[in-house]
Amino acid sequence: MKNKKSILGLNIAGLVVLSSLLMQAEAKTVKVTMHAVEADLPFDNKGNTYRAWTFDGKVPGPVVRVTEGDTVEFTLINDKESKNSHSMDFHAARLDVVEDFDSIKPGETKKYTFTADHPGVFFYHCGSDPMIQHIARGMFGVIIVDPKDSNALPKADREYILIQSEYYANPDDKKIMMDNDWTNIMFNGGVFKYDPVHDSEATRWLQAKPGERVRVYFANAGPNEFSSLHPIAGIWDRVYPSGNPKNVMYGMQTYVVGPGDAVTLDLISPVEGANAIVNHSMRSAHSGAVAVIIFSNDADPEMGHGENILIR
Ligand SMILES: [Cu+2]
Repeated sequence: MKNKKSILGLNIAGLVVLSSLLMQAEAKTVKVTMHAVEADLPFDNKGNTYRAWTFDGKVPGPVVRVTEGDTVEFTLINDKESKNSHSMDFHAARLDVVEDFDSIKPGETKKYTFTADHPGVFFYHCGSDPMIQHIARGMFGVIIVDPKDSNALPKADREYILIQSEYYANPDDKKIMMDNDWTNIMFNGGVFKYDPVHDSEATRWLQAKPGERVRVYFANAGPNEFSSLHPIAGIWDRVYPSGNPKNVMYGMQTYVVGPGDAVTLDLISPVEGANAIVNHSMRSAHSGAVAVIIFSNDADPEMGHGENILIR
């Protein structure tokens, strides 16, 4: 009987070990390829365009999502139609800035490999000279590194990505960028992109149901402005600087995100209605840095999942 008990004890211990192993995802190798493409893209809800410099022809660039411990095999191809050299700097990588983040000319290809050792949300951007212009024209995005322990963060019911950046009236004019003379602040490459309140031509906004945990991955591309990020009529339930589960703050009204930084913020509304996520630095909000999130029991189940974590 004693023997049987100890065998049972061992089995239970074994099951605990097994189940904790199952919660820790196997490290894998993820191949990521991006094309540096110069293209005319809209920057407002009217469809006015500017000559953007992009990763894969879109601003922000593609969402990269891996799990802590994964190896990322990255390839950058600078389109042969490009007029400029471009490069890639992943803030999730620990590499050699000279060798790995170096620029490549039109038609050239560059590869490097890194392991995503730290969980969180990290900015990526082109670092070619002048960097201020390559970022201002749209060469940025985020990489999400999910924690290998799937219980490290409370489960999110929906997820959204927001990236703040500046719009300069003449993207060829480096001086107005150095003077910080921007005309609008955008979220995800559009002025009032998710704000039908201030722009009747806006057709998109964020959606969730009351009581759902909405996880916002926010990055500030800048290149110059800080962001004092506040959900009007809401409170950030939790804030994780750089998205690392070990960095947690509770009940925050704003969180300041500098250029090149990123943060994970959780928002829960107890009621139906709307919050407006803004850069509370008012010149930024008044010129386009607003994302409305509507909390409704009829929220579209597709929103905040899969491809719809970054609403194009
Ligand atoms: Cu570039």
